[in-house]
Amino acid sequence: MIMKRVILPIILAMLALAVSAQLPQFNSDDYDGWIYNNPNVTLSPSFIASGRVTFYVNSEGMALTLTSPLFNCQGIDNINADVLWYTKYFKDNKFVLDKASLTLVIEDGDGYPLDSVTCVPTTPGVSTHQLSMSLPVPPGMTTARLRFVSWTGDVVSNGAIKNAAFTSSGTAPVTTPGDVNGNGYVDIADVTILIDYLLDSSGDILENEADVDQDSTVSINDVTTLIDILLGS
Ligand SMILES: [Ca+2]
Ligand SMILES: [Ca+2]
Repeated sequence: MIMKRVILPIILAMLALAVSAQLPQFNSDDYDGWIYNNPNVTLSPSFIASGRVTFYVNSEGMALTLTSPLFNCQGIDNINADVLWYTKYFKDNKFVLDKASLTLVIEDGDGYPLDSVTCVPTTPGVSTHQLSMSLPVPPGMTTARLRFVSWTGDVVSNGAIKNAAFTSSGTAPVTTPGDVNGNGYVDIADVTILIDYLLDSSGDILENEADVDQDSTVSINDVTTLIDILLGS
């Protein structure tokens, strides 16, 4: 039993290292769950693709933004975004490049901004810009949202995201499947906590670790798998 306590977590940790973190791939063909806060406009991919989602701070001081769904960012160190950015009235050189800038913000689940990066188009006289941005994910952060805003934009230099592609880089999350209570090893206490949680949602569990069979849900099957692991079968 003691050997099992020592060796099992090591084996499980090695298995976990082989799992790579995935950032949801957002693009203009799939904006399900994104939030555009412009009143009276229903967000749809066609709105974005046809350049009708505008970004600026209006005369009431409200920033028009586009916000992504909440996603899992465990094990991600950086989020990289490549955006095709269309600036509607930017064909004339008289407009200031800064006013066509696009900012990408990373927020926590409560919408609190944690970091941001601003990209300014470099080519005057054109209306379509390929912008590349990279944002660090704060250490320890498990879920996040992305938000696009053009803080310095105004009604004559507003624009639209024509397409946004995201990649992530970083280490894979070092998780120990079955260590439901997160105390560093897998034992019968994890089984008990998992059963309690499934019976009445009581107690704190680590959901990634509780999903022992890695099917993206926490269910009675995870209890079975966990017991199998403990029995060495
Ligand atoms: Ca444990
Ligand atoms: Ca599961």
